[in-house]
Amino acid sequence: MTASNLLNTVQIANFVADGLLVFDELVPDNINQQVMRELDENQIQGRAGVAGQYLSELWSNSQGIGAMLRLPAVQGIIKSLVGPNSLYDHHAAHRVPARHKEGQFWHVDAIIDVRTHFDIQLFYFPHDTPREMGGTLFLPGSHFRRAHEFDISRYQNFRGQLPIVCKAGTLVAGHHGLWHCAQPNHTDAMRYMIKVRINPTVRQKLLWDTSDLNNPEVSNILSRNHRWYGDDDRLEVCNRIKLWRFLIDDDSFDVNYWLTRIENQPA
Ligand SMILES: O=C(O)CCC(=O)C(=O)O
Ligand SMILES: [Fe+2]
Repeated sequence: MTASNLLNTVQIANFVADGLLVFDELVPDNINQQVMRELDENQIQGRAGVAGQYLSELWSNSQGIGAMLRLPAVQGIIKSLVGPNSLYDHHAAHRVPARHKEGQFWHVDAIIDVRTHFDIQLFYFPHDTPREMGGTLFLPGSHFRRAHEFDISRYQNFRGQLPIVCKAGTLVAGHHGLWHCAQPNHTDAMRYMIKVRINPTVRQKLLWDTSDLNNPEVSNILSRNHRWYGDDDRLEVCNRIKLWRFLIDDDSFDVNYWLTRIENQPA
């Protein structure tokens, strides 16, 4: 893999601020078509392997889901966020029938922890997904609110929620804490989507292409206000500074003196 397949610092900062990155039309159409065939032929449903197994050991003969995961661009995303030798956690292969009027409730997948280390979830959309077909609905900036499973299901709509309306081959890489829900499929066609959760095996530290590490945009990105959390925006910025310090391995990093001020505790 060449360095150019790795994400850059600005992308990682956006991941830290929003909890997700969207890669439009990343996967070529022959792989998209093959993935849908594999889904139709019931080859991807169920567990692909044992949780905690190397991801690279799975789907090695697949020209669909396997080929998607082996794409250099996808490998670059995985390596930038969770590093080499990453592990398969679980996956979910969705076929939502035509005219399926129910969506999912807002939820977070399998959160039982408050660690700084994070897993990623790839959400892969193998065909064009207009709004009425139900691209997953995400809440940018929700990943530090470690809600448990469907504890958030009474919410309906948020200011700033992001429905994935996309072209075929689009991939979303999300932090494991990100709030999301499936949407109804109001079209006459089957809707397909595959999610894969991936764990790191290395300390998540400067894993991306760091040639733009000191980009001055980083502070602005980490200060983004998603609005839905009302006046809590400063608390969210503090959460992001902590994750950024962890990722760049520098506990002196700050934005606007937010953490430095509260860490000033003269003896
Ligand atoms: O089908 C979707 O859009 C989301 C499904 C989901 O929540 C999941 O796979 O974790
Ligand atoms: Fe989910």
